[in-house]
Amino acid sequence: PFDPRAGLRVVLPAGPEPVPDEVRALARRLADDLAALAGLPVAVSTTDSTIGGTGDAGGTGGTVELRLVPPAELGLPAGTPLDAGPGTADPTGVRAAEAHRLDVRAGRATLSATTAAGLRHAATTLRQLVAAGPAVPACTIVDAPRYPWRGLALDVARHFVDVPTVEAVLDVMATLKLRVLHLHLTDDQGWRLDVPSRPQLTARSGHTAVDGDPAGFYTAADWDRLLAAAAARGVELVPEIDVPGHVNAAQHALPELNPTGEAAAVHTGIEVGFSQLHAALPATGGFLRDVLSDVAAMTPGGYVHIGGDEALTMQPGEYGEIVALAAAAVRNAGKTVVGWQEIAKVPLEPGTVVQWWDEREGAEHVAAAARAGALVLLSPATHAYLDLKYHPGFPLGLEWAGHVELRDAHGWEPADAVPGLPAERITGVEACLWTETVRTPDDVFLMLLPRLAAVAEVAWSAPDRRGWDGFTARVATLARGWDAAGLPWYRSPQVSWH
Ligand code: TNX
Repeated sequence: PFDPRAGLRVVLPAGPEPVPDEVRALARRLADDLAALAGLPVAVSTTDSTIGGTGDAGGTGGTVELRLVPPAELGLPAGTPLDAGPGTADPTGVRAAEAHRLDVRAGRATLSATTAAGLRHAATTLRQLVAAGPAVPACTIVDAPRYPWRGLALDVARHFVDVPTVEAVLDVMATLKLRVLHLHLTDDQGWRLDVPSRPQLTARSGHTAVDGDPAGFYTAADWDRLLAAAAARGVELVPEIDVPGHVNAAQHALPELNPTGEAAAVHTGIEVGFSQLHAALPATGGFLRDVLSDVAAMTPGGYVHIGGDEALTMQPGEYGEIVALAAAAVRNAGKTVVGWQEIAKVPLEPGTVVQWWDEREGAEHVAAAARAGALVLLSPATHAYLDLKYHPGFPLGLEWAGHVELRDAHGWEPADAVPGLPAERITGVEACLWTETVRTPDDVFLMLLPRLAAVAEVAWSAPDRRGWDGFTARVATLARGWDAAGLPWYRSPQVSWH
C-alpha cells in the first residue's frame, strides 16, 4: 500500500515543456488536501518540480506524481469508444480529455492524463482513496467517461441560490466528476442574472420568488465569481434564459413585452405554462437579441440554453417563430443552442442539444430531431428529477412524476430512455433540481444527496461497469465526506450507511 502518513511530496514532471498553470494549481490543491487528510503539516517547496508536501520527506516518504502523457500511454482498453469531433455526440472531444490513469504502489502514486481535466479526475480519485484509507492499496485505475455531458440543472429562479451555496454545489459536483452546471436563471417568479442591456430585469424581478420568499440575483461580479469557481473545478457553466414561456418575471420588469403595455403582476405561485412572449410585439425581437447576446458574451463555455418548455398558451407557429429568433441570437454569438424537448417540434440546426424531460409525450419528435442532427441530453423526470420527493412522506419536493428514491436515480439505462432514439445521438445525462419547494441551502443538499451520486454514475459508467451493490457500498463512503463537509443528506433506507 501507499501510505501518505509516511510523508509525501507532490511533483510535476521536469521535462522540456512548461507545466501548464492549471496543472500547477491542481497539484498544489492536491498537495494541501492530501496533507490535511494524512494529518501532515502542509509545506510548499520552493523548488520548481516539487510544489507541495512536507518538503523533507526524503527517502522515507511517498511521492505523488502528475504526468501529462500522449493518449496511448494511458493504456485504455482496446475498443474503448472515444469517438469525437463535429457531428458526433462528443463534438469537442471531452471524453478523451477526461480519460486518466492512476497507478498506486508503495511509495508512489502516479497520475497520468492527456489534459488537466483528466489529471483533475485522477486527483479526485486519489483523494477519495486516501480519505477512505488512509493507506491506499496498490492498484491501477484506467478510466474515461461514457458521456461528455454529465450535468446538474439548478433552478435559481423559483428560489434564489446564493453564490456560496452554488460554490458548495460545485465542490460536490467535482467529487462526482460532473462537468456541466446548467443554471436556470429566469422563470415566472424571478430573474437572476444582471444583463447590461436590460438592467430593469434584475432591478424589478431580482428580489421576487415563490411564496414571496427572500431572493436575490447575480451581479456581473457574482457571475465572474461563479465562472471562476466552476473553472477551478473543471465545470462548464451553461446559462438558461427560458423563452418563450416561463417569462412572467421579464414581463413584470419590461411592460413592453405585454400586449397591454402594462407590467405583469409578480407571480409567487408555482403553476406553470401561463406566460408567453408575443411574436407580434415590436419589443420582443430586441429583447431576445440583446439579452441572449449579453448572456452569450458573459459565457466562456460553448452553450446557451433557451428553455422552450411548457409554452402552453401558444400556437405552434408563434412558438416556432420565437424559438427561431432565440436560437439565431445564440448562434450569432457563436454558441451552440440547448433547449428543452419541446423545441424538437421546430426545425433545428445540426448539433443543437435537445434536453429530454417529459416521458409522457414527445419521444417521436426528439428521435426525429436526433436523426436530423440534434444531440440529446437525458433528464427523464422519473429518474433524474431530484426535485421530486424520495417518498410520499418526504417534507420537500413535488410528486407530478411520482417519487424518486435512490434506486430510481441509479437504476436506468440512458440508451433505453427515449423510444426510437439512436444511442449514438445521446450526448449525456443531467440531473435537475427545480426549487419550487426548495428554499434553503440545507434543502438543496437534502434533495441532491445522495441522488446526485446515482445520476453521476449513470452518466459516467458503462452499463456493465455499474451495479446497485457496488454503488451502495461506494455511496456510503461518499457520505462520510458529506458529513465532514457539514452537508445534510437523505439517509435512504435502501443503503446500509456506516
Ligand atoms: C417541469 S422540466 C418544468 C419546470 C418545473 C418542473 C417541476 C421543465 C422543462 N419544466 O418548470 O419546475 O417540471 O418538476
